[in-house]
Amino acid sequence: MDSMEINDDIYFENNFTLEGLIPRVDYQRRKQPSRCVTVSLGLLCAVLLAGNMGQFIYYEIISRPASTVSCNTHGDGVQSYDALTADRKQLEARLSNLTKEKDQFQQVYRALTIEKDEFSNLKNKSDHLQTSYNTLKRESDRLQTSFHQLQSNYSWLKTDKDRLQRGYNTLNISKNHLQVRYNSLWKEKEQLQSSNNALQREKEQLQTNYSSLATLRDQLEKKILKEEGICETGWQRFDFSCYFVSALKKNWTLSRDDCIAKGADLVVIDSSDEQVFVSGLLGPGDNAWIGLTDSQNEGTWMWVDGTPVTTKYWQPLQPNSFNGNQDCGEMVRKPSGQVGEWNDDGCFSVQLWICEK
Ligand SMILES: [Ca+2]
Ligand SMILES: [Ca+2]
Ligand SMILES: [Ca+2]
Repeated sequence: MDSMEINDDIYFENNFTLEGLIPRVDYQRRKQPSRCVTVSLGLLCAVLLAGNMGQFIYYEIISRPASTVSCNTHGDGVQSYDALTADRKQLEARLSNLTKEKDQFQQVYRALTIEKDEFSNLKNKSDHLQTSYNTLKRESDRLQTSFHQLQSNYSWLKTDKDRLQRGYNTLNISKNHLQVRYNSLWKEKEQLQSSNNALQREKEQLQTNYSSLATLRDQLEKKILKEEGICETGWQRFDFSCYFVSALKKNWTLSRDDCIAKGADLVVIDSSDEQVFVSGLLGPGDNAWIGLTDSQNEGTWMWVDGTPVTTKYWQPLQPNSFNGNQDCGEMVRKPSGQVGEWNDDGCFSVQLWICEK
């Protein structure tokens, strides 16, 4: 049994009656001496009261008729009166004693009633305390469990913290090594950058030299070819140039792109002999794009190689920029087969073209 529990094994099974003054006590157990004494006193009082009441009944019912018979038998009225008087006084004295005893029993009864009430109050308080104790015990157990859990978590966290600390220290050492390595690599990178810049400048210089040499080579090759009078298949030679007449028809821009792809450009005519030659590349009445345009500045005609137009072979009343939308030049051979002339046409027109290189 827990130290906080109270022994409440003795139950009073109610009630005390004024007539009998006999409490009905149920002794289920006798573990509490004070309760046993109280119940014993109550029983003793009840026994004494019953004895006194029996004595009173004996004297009042049994003894009185005998005295009366005796009086009538002997005929001595004075003696009977005295005897009756004495009996009466004796009975009054006994009645007085019985009354006193009854009062004493009532006092005992009230004391027992008060004690019973106190016991009930104590029992209620005990039950309440027991309930509180059980609640506190459960709370204590819960807190104890929580404490163990927290203690376990703390241990786990501490272990993890130590592990992380070791990892941090290792990483910090690695970081320092990497920082040193980074600084070294940074210096090396700056040196390489400096070397790269120098090499880049040297490369650009070599590129420039190469371009100059390539240009010079191309010029020499072109000069050699011209001097040798050799043109590729499909090209026709005139003076120091080779000429190509397309079989397809395209607009001015695409026509020029084709010439450039062939290592040439639209033809640039800068002499009357060349004008005659180029015109002769076309059939009577044919026309073809040449390297003339005023798309950069309306009215200012330029050759595709950037040179201004000095020798002009425009048709009469041309260039007229018809409808304000003619910015590209074409060679138009006369239907009679005579030397052709130039006309400005819409660059979007689709027709033959002549390349020169
Ligand atoms: Ca030319
Ligand atoms: Ca124009
Ligand atoms: Ca025109």
